[in-house]
Amino acid sequence: MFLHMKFFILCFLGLVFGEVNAVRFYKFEVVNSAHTRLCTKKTILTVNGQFPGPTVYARRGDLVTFDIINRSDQNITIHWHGVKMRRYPWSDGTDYVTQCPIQPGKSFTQRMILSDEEGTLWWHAHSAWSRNSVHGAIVILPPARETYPFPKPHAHVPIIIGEWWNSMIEIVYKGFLVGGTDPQTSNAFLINGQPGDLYPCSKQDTYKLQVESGKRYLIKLINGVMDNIMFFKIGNHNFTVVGTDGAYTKPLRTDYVAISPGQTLDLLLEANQPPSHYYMAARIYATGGEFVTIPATGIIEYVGNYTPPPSPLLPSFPQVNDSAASIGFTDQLKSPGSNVDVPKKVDETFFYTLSVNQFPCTNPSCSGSTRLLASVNNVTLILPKTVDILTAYYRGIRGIYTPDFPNFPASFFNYTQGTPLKEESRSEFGTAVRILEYNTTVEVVFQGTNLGGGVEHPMHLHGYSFYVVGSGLGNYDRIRDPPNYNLVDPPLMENIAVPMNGWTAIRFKANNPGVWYMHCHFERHVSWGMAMVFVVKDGERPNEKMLPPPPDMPRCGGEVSSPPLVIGEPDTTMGKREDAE
Ligand SMILES: *[C@@H]1O[C@H](CO)[C@@H](O)[C@H](O)[C@H]1NC(C)=O
Ligand SMILES: *[C@@H]1O[C@H](CO)[C@@H](O)[C@H](O)[C@H]1NC(C)=O
Ligand SMILES: *[C@@H]1O[C@H](CO)[C@@H](O)[C@H](O)[C@H]1NC(C)=O
Ligand SMILES: *[C@@H]1O[C@H](CO)[C@@H](O)[C@H](O)[C@H]1NC(C)=O
Ligand SMILES: *[C@@H]1O[C@H](CO)[C@@H](O)[C@H](O)[C@H]1NC(C)=O
Ligand SMILES: *[C@@H]1O[C@H](CO)[C@@H](O)[C@H](O)[C@H]1NC(C)=O
Ligand SMILES: CC(=O)N[C@H]1CO[C@H](CO)[C@@H](O)[C@@H]1O
Ligand SMILES: [Cu+2]
Repeated sequence: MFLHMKFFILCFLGLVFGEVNAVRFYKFEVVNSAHTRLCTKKTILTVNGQFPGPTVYARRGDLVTFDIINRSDQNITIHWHGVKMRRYPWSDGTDYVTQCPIQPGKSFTQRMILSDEEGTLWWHAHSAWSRNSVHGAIVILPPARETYPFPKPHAHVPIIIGEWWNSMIEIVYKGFLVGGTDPQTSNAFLINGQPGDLYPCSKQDTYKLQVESGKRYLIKLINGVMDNIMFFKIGNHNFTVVGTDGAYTKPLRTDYVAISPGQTLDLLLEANQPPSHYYMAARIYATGGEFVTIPATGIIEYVGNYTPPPSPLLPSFPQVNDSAASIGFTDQLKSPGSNVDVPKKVDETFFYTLSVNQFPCTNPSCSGSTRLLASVNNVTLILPKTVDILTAYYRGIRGIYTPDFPNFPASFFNYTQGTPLKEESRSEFGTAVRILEYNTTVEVVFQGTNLGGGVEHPMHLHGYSFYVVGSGLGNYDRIRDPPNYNLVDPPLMENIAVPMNGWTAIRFKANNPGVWYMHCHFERHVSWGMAMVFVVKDGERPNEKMLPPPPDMPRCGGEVSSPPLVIGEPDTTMGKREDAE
């Protein structure tokens, strides 16, 4: 009976989703489980009790079904980071953008619809700050009869750079929401869940990768940390970058990488050094604030008979604040071919300023006299609470969002001027979306601002990959800069770090109907409202339209009859909103 049911579901999925290579099933139970790092034991939210969570294996074009069962005491959503989810935003897993959260005791069957993605992506929670421990790798292999555009690797090795707080992340998050400043810093960075030799109480559990001389390993590097770009190196070994964000790149020989939160990199490593033990290590890149500078380490152990050194040699890293090293790496990423299908003509050009804003704060819970929020084009996103934006759009529920997200900032100012403009740095609140006609070609220029002090912003778009056609320091100049765009071999990404007090231009074709979140992947910034939403309308043909929602979409509870959100209403979860009015 049960088998029949599964067979029926397979046929049904095959019909609805069209041609798929294979259908795979995973069961994800979201549970609290106890884990100890740095001699501190605490309960963390996990999938199936694992930290990091299970690796998902699939081939390009597969349909992967997940039974998500929430056996925890927290609301949860799971997002398939970098998967375009063609025509099916219902499983994108962004709370209050594409779904209501899966509440404790509830479950939701999500479908990860792979299309052209190949390489490395990852899945993570999108609700509150649960993604700190609720995450795992997605390894997407070529279809069975196809090969790699590089020598076949002997093994795939997911390496997730993560982060550990000795305090419960829920408490760190609550403190951050009311405090109005940067969150409490983490206590350690991690490689595959372990801090490594250089941290106290950690040596015996250090992650180890055994390699055989003469073989090739494909390292699937994922930055799962909350708020920082990271440098990554391997002792004594150079390697070749062959992919990023689920797409291949021109092979790039290097001895280090910089990787943004959310980003992935595929690194081809040849075990061609004298048999020994070597470190792989991840260290923070940061230009200000407090942070842990101790690298997280793992050990590459050659198999064979030899006497390893008492301790491997730590590779030398760029300076913690070496922006040139961070930008310099990212700028070298290119698409493998030339004349890629980057839109040459654009229908819509948007200019989006990215700012950290300051509001006065008199509330005693604030750490200072001001509190921080963040914005895109001076709009701080307030998510609805009674229904998600996708459902509101699909069912025509009014009053949930406004279709007036600005194409340009309301006023032009020297975005990157040296002295932060403290007096002028308030933003306004809104649940504004930008509606796009199907097939529109879009250019977005992100402009980092120095309001409240400049910092990088790793911007992430759901539902699409985009071409990164240009970037630079200072203010974008619409006369000077476009002629220098790379329209020949720009990298295809879904996550790009906009340089500190600089700009980045991306292009994509809006041919995936749905409701798609775009946000900074620094958790503190997205929690402060540095996010917006694109609504891409259906095209004309059946295969250009959104698929219908599944029957088990999580509900917020009585959403349709609940009162609509009034834009600008005080939002208690943001702490100090009242003071801002
Ligand atoms: C790695 O590359 C650097 C330059 O980028 C070079 O100086 C070094 O010798 C190379 N190391 C190995 C082991 O090939
Ligand atoms: C990086 O930090 C060092 C030491 O604090 C400082 O001397 C240097 O000027 C900084 N470099 C940059 C590029 O900010
Ligand atoms: C903007 O500010 C930067 C940094 O302070 C300065 O170098 C530049 O000249 C200013 N641009 C304009 C147009 O005032
Ligand atoms: C942003 O909006 C706030 C509130 O309306 C306003 O005070 C501020 O001047 C605006 N800032 C910019 C740069 O447009
Ligand atoms: C969208 O673009 C595709 C490919 O260029 C084209 O085949 C299709 O007709 C277009 N659809 C619409 C509604 O414009
Ligand atoms: C969990 O989600 C429900 C539905 O949106 C909401 O009513 C409730 O307040 C949420 N709980 C927490 C702790 O955020
Ligand atoms: C159905 C189910 O798994 N419910 C669980 C939800 O989470 C709470 C708190 O962890 C558990 O007590 C329930 O058993
Ligand atoms: Cu940011």
